[in-house]
Amino acid sequence: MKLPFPRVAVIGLGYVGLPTAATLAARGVEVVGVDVNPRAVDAINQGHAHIVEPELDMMVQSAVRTGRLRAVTKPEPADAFIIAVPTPLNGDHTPDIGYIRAAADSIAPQLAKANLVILESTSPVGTTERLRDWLKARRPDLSFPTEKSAQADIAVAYCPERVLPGQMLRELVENDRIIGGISPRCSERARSLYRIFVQGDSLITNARTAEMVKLCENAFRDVNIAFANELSIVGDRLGVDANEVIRLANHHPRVNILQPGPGVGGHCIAVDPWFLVHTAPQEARLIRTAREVNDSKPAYVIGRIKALADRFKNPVIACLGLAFKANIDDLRNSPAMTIVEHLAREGIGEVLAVEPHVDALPRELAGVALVDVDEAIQRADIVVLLVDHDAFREIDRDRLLDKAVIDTRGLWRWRRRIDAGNGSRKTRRR
Ligand code: SAJ
Repeated sequence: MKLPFPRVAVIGLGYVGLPTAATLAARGVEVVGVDVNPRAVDAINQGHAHIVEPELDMMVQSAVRTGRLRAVTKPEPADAFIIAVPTPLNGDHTPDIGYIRAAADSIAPQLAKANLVILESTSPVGTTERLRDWLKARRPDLSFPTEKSAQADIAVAYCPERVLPGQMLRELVENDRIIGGISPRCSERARSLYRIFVQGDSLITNARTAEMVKLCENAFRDVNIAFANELSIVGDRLGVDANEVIRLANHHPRVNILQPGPGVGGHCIAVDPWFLVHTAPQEARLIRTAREVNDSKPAYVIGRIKALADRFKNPVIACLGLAFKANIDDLRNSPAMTIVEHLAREGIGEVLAVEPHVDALPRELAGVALVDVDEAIQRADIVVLLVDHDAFREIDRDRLLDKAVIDTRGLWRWRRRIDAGNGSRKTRRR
């Protein structure tokens, strides 16, 4: 098969860029991966993924071995450029699109007629047009698209990534793709690139709509989780188990409430809704409130732990889970980390941490002991479940009977109800 884009440069080899680069290479494209971090570039050129994602290491190894993937620190000429750089939040919740600007500056000198430039980074509405303007300012010799232009030397489109960490390689291929060209022709060009590896549908729209679709998906999830988190707080107040309420309410054919937890972490859901709030501060009231509800949940959980700890003289507090969500090893932006760090800093009891997905604790948790789940439960007066890792699902509830327990995820109560639903006569108390 003749490839429409035989040579593709992927700018930013992080959680999105590297899987995309390896997937394209596996389809026969010559991929030049570009990253400013020389250590990441070296690791990739030696055939190793510098990030943890199931099967990624193997794919990178084979892409490098076949010569189809090569990492460099500066862009080289290509037929298409995919920008997948971070768009972090500033301290005041405003978006920082500086890495996109830097990417634009670095690829501009390499651009040639008929090139396609795609932005995949989650971005505030209007960023793709700004990207076009930055490129245009640096390359007055080339023509760039406008919404109505039929022809331009360079095509520019916004095509957001939507993959879930932990299942990226599968979702990259299977998920439907939103394609937002600056002009319809740009969309067509971008679609022909994604056809190389995407099996899902390619849904065409304009760049601004595609930018907002991405933001609204994560804001939708954030608002739904905030609703669940608020229910859990209301339930505590009323002495009702909110997890049971949610489980039963979700039997209604048109209700689908997500799960409460100790807060919302990660690099997307806790960040992206702010991009909408930033660009429409007066209008995005619910979205802002949801962020505030979720951001305040770790402090609420800390309050509950402190109230329990006050009942003991020198309580041993076992905290189960540090990652930002279940079954991954990523501790960054994790509400569980915030909670454990706070307990340790304030000297609230002796804190034991259990995180089966890591071998050592990060520096922030100096003074906290990393132990296995058996030791933690055996020694603890208070057991706090912070992450719903599969490894914690099987803990024998009888071992918790004489402990004070805070289950922020509702993991163990579910099991008890399932036991009862299966006709078991054992009713296990918390
Ligand atoms: N969480 C809850 N309750 C739930 C679900 C999640 O408290 O019912 C918490 C998790 O524990 C975690 C946080 O929310 O702390 C975020 O986890 P997540 O699994 O909801 O999402 P991410 O951040 O790993 O990935 C999301 C996904 N977006 C959506 O599902 C709409 C993914 O598809 C996106 O590609 C990704 O953001 C991204 O890169 O934007």
